[in-house]
Amino acid sequence: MQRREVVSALLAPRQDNLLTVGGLGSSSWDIAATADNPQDFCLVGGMGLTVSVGLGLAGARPQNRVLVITGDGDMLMGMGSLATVAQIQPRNLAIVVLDNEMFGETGGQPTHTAGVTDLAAIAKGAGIPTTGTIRDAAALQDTLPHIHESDGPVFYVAKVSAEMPPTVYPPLDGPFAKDRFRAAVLGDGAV
Ligand SMILES: Cc1ncc(C[n+]2csc(CCOP(=O)(O)OP(=O)(O)O)c2C)c(N)n1
Repeated sequence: MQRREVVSALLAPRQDNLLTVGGLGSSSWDIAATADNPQDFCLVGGMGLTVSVGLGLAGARPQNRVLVITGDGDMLMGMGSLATVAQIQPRNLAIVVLDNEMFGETGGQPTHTAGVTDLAAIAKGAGIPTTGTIRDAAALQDTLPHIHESDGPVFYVAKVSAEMPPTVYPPLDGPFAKDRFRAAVLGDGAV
C-alpha cells in the first residue's frame, strides 16, 4: 500500500472525538499531508515513545478515541510499551504501524521487519487482544471499523511501500504545537 493512502483512509472522514499521536518523521508528514488538525500531536523527532505518549493520552482522555500512527523503526525502539498497553488495556487506544521495513527518514536502512520480525505477533504476545497485519486496500477497509470503534487496545501493522512522498511539516515549534493541542482538547483556558 501507499503510506499516504493509508493515512488518508484513517483520517478522512474524521471523527470529531479522534486524537492522533504521530511518530517521528514520515508518519508525522503523512498526518500533516492529510490535514493540519489541532487534534493531532506529532512527535516529529522523538523516537521510541509514540505508543507511550498515546497510552498516557488515552488514560487522560477516556472520552476520546486515541489513534497512534507511527513507523516500524519507532515501534521497534519502543516495543516494551506494548506490554504496558496490554497490562492497562485502554479501551480507547488504537495503534497503527506504517511498516515500510526500513528507517525511511535516515536513508532507508532495513529494519528487523524486513527480516524475521513480526510486530503484530509481538503485540499479540505482549497481550494485546486485537492485532493484525494489513496488506491491501480491501483489508484496510475491513479493518477501519476496528481501528475506530472496537474496544481497544487494538494494534495493526499496515505494510506500505518504500516510497517517500514529499515532506509536509506539522507545526515544528514545540511549545506552539503543545499549546495548540492542549487548547483543542481542553479548551482555550488550558493554555
Ligand atoms: C532516539 C533517536 N535515534 C535515532 C533517531 C534518528 N532517526 C530519525 S528518523 C529515524 C528512522 C525512523 O524510522 P521509522 O520509524 O521506521 O519511520 P519511517 O521514516 O521509515 O516511516 C531515525 C533512526 C532519532 N530521531 N531519535
